[in-house]
Amino acid sequence: ATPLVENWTPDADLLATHESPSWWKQAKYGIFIHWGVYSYPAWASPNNYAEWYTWDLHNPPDASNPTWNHHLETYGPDVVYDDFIPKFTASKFNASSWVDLFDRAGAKYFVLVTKHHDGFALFETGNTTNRNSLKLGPKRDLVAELLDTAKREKPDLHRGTYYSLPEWFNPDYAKYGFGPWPGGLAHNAFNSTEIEPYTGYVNVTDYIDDLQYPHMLDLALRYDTEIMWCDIGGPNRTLDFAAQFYNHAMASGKQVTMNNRCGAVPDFDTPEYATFGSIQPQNWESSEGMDPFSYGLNSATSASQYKNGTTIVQTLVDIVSKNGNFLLDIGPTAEGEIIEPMVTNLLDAGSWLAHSGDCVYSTTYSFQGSQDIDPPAGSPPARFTRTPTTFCIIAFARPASGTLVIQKRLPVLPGDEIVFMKPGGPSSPLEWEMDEGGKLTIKASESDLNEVQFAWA
Ligand code: FUL
Repeated sequence: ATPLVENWTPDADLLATHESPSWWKQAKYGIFIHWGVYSYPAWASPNNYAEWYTWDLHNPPDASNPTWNHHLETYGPDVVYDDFIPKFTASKFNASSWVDLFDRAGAKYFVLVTKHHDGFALFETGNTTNRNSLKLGPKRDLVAELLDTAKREKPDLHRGTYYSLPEWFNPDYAKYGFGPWPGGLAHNAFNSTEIEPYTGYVNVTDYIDDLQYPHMLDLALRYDTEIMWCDIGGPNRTLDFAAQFYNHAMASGKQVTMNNRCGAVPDFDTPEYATFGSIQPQNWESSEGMDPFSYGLNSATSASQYKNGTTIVQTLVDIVSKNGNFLLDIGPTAEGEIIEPMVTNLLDAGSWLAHSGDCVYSTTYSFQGSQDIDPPAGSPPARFTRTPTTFCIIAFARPASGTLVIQKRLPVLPGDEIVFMKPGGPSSPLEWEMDEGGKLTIKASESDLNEVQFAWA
């Protein structure tokens, strides 16, 4: 646990002692939201992120590039990325209905993208840039709307903010540019002599001191975020930031956390479209889109490819059984709607969590090593979690003939009670037996099992 610190200072050794708070460890399940100008074109070729639209459009600027072809066919050569800013209207965005959905989905926190690599901020950015949703596009403070509404209407739902440290095409980033983050204005993909506008740009002396650092402080101190979810790392003032973030949290009697992409002093790891195959003792959170390979909405994906109730529940349980959190991403439309198939899938998983969530929230991992047990013939694979008083077995298919066999010796003792988690409350005690080799056989009623889908706890 984090030691008692009376005053955080920008000292790397001290800040490294900070850890993710227990609320974050217990929450297990969050919703990630990639929403911005890229939600309007909402397109990517297979295995590309739709929120990378403007990057993909420019790389390379020729007919070998599917995004370049798509753009040319759909919008013609005269439309540049910033022409999409007015199309990002948020006209149907209703913060109350979003937080209500997250709550019914069983999520315990959310992380909103407040500025992606395209540099378009969804919050008030003072005199650092006018490239934001108050001056352009929606003309609204979308970060304030979502975070303030959550705080007011769902006080138990924790609030997080994603923030991209670099910006692809901000000329002031150019002097820090490295790798794929060159800074400097983009050339029109169809006319290499023409420079594209960077709408709302304000020239600042130093990108880090005058833009990135003030933005991060604003998200922490003014917007009161509880999770600073940085992206990309690179040049930063993260030590200064973290000291202020943690002191502010302490002064307001709450606990906050920061991921491992801020360039320093991480609280948790963030595997992306990947999870670990075995228990990881450090804090970690795996993120991926409901889309098979995009965080931003991608109209090239059909709804049948989305993660459904089964996939969401089983991915969550698998991650939790290995000591991780699951940050499931959705991409709303440019108008601010969460499309129906995404809503259905979220609510399906939420309906399972409503009766079996005690085997997920506030649990901890159980067995070291892979938990993908080699199921005995006829029994489904399962995962294990535990609380101080309860051991959970979560089967990933309905046990045939109502019988679940677990080969691995579990901590079950004579006289222990085993119940089945179902709507309306746990079943009455089940019949079970363990043989001398530790093989456990549990018998549940067919009618109880029929009441549940996605996973059987
Ligand atoms: C990555 C970004 O480049 C992706 O677009 C996405 O935001 C993901 C969560 O992080 O680094």
